[in-house]
Amino acid sequence: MSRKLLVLLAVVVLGVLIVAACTSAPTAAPPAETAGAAPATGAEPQEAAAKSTLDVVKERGKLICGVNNALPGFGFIQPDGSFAGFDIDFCRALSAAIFGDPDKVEYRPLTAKERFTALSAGEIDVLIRNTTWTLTRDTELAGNFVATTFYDGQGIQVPVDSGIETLQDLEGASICVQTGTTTELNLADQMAAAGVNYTPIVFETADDTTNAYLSGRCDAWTTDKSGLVSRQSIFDDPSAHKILDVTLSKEPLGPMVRHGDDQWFDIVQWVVFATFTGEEMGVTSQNVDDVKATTQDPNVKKLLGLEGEMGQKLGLSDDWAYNIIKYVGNYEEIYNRHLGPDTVFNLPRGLNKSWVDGGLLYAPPIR
Ligand SMILES: N[C@@H](CCC(=O)N[C@@H](CS)C(=O)NCC(=O)O)C(=O)O
Repeated sequence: MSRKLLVLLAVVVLGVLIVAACTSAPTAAPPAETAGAAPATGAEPQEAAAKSTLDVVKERGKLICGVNNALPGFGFIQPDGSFAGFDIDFCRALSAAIFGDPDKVEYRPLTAKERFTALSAGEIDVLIRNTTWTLTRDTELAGNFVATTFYDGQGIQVPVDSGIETLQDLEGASICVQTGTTTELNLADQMAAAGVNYTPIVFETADDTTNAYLSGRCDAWTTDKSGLVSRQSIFDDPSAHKILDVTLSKEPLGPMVRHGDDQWFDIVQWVVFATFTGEEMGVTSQNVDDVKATTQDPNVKKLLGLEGEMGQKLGLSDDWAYNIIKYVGNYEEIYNRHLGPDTVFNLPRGLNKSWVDGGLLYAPPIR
């Protein structure tokens, strides 16, 4: 081949490469967890664009909280039709901070797939539904995570009599998993990394996922460990199932708000921080009135609205945190009420301890 021809060939190959590089991005499929979500821009609801979320909520007279209705301990419908759970209590805490009443909340149950669209379309004011903070969700989904309320990790559940103990034992297995979750993506990553071949069987709801597992369609099912424990509690025979001793991911769960309203972000964030701070300072729903009447501690005074006008800085009344603790409780009370030793879950606090007890819960100062 002549030198001239070689140069010509090189130019053509380079040209093809450049065209391919420029056109490849738009053809890539969106990750499953973002499917169905509204785009990051242009999705702000008219109402929220014109008014602050706080004003919209106050005028409406109630908060609309996007929640789970299928996860005992976190977000679940009680026999009397009311919602209860760890996540639900953060909706109630927000309501208490805004209205001085924890029950000014409309709960909007959402599946994993629906939740981000509901938030970006303005159907809910806040999403508090065992939702994992990830970079993609924080950016592409036009939302912001305010804090982690529950540090979790993904696990795998199998029948006790299956003989499965490790990831390697799942070679050739079928695994039930819910779509629209981090779970689906982590499973693919971790199984590939471990070199284990498996077949994912994907469903839209927790009920469909666990029913398929219980009917034997899958050898295992996977979600956040909190979700495994939660759903196991409503199986006919919980003791016939076990969680493998592996953790596939980090799942920091917490409330998410829409981009574009910093005041609302601050409010939801400091509501969570007030529950951490209440525990750190030993202020509970039981002793809050006594503490308020007698405390000489300037930090406690700021928390309870006795000095510093902290609530007003958030656009709330100064008894915002008092109301959270009085009507809902501090973090420890919320945790124990739904997940602690007196519940069927009896989940050890683990990473979800206050930093003063060696955990990861650490609120910036209220000052
Ligand atoms: N934390 C993970 C998983 C959240 C999730 O949706 N988990 C399922 C598995 S139990 C669930 O809550 N399903 C309830 C439903 O959609 O009915 C995420 O944010 O993607």
